[in-house]
Amino acid sequence: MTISRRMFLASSGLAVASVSTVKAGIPEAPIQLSPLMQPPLFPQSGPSYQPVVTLNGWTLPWRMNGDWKEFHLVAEPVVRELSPGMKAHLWGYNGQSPGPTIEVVEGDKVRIFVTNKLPEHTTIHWHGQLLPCGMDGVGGLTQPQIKPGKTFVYEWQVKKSGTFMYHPHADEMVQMAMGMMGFFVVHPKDPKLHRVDRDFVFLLNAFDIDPGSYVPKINTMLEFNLWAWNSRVFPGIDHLVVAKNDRVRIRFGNLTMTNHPIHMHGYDFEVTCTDGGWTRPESRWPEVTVDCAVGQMRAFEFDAIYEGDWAIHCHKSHHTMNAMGHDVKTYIGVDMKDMKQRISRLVGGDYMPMGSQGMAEMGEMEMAAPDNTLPMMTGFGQFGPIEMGGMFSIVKVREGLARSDYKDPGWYQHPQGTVAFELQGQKPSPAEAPRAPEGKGAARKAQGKEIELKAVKPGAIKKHGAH
Ligand SMILES: [Cu+2]
Repeated sequence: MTISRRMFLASSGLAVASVSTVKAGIPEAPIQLSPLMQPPLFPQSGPSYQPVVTLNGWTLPWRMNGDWKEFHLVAEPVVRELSPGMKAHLWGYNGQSPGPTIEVVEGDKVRIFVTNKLPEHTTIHWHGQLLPCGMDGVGGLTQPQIKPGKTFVYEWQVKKSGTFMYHPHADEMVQMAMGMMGFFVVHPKDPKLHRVDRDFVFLLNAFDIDPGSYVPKINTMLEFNLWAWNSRVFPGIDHLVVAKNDRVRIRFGNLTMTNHPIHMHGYDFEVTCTDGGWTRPESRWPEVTVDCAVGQMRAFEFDAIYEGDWAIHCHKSHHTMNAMGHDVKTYIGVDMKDMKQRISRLVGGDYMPMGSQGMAEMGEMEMAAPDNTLPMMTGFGQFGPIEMGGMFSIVKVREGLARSDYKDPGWYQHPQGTVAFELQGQKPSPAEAPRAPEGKGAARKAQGKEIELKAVKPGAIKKHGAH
């Protein structure tokens, strides 16, 4: 197969060095230097399919060796830009965290070489795949761990199409906290089945990196401070660019320590695939939010009939914020004038307390912060600060985009008269405000009976009946 010039260039350099260190017969292990979405990799042989695009990622090129499709993953330390202004020292595959997406076709014979360049042993588990037990990648249970410097081979025939992922099953807590994971897509053999025009994939992951430092705290269980899609946080997450009327699929898998209700604005959609396989059409129902539990994967589909800039995000509001969130005290409703004077006197400067009217002001200010961290709330849209972070991006639906054009089309030009607006002139007087209709309920309210009923507690009723 051929790979795009951009990918080929990105894969030169280190890849050549890595090939020379392993024995002949192993396919080249390209590396990726860019943290931005690479163009989809159309198949040059075999059945046709619509390739996926990986948010802030890429698909691993392969080579055919007889009827085997061969890939080469290299587990290694990487530097990953989480968003412009912050880099993390992670572990990943082939130059990035997460690793490259692997795309194959149902029925393919797949051979995957895994070279370990980490300082400790590892394995790869192929989450959701139906394969011989000895290919399942559980260190100690189904194979010896891959020692540093060693290469192992996994091979099996892919049984079914669907949505899968890969991750280590050796020192798992540490290696996943360090960013080791990747997406694995199996396309149907029949190109007409489950066909969509755009197919986006990403993994939900989380890091706990103190402001000013670079390495995640690997023992953190719940209090992560960076909630990421494919090891990127808003505003660093690629937008999902879609042509109007496209059939769109968005697939994601959760390798964090908590569940994520993924919510998309402007549309309803149906879950069409999980890591267990395609859902049956009669089992589907409409949703606007789909929860993805730890270790689960979900794919939903919709017809992109509404143009616009539609938010897509985790609905846990703490997961749409960046670092520094947890130690900020709550001052809503507190008059801080006196405190400002006292602290300013104490520190001999002009202390500025924040948050007595909420925290939105932080989104506008983009305060100075230590090196290598990100503002808690950030990002700007065409109308001002978006005040988000973490697991947030934008689905941009536009008329007339060419197939496979994923370039940012800029902000949506709203048709005249379709944007919420500030009220000008006279406010409606109370007399014109809508009123409850006259009737039985209104009469009870007027007599105060409604209020009395609400105030009586079950215990009080008993007492009342007793005397
Ligand atoms: Cu979340």
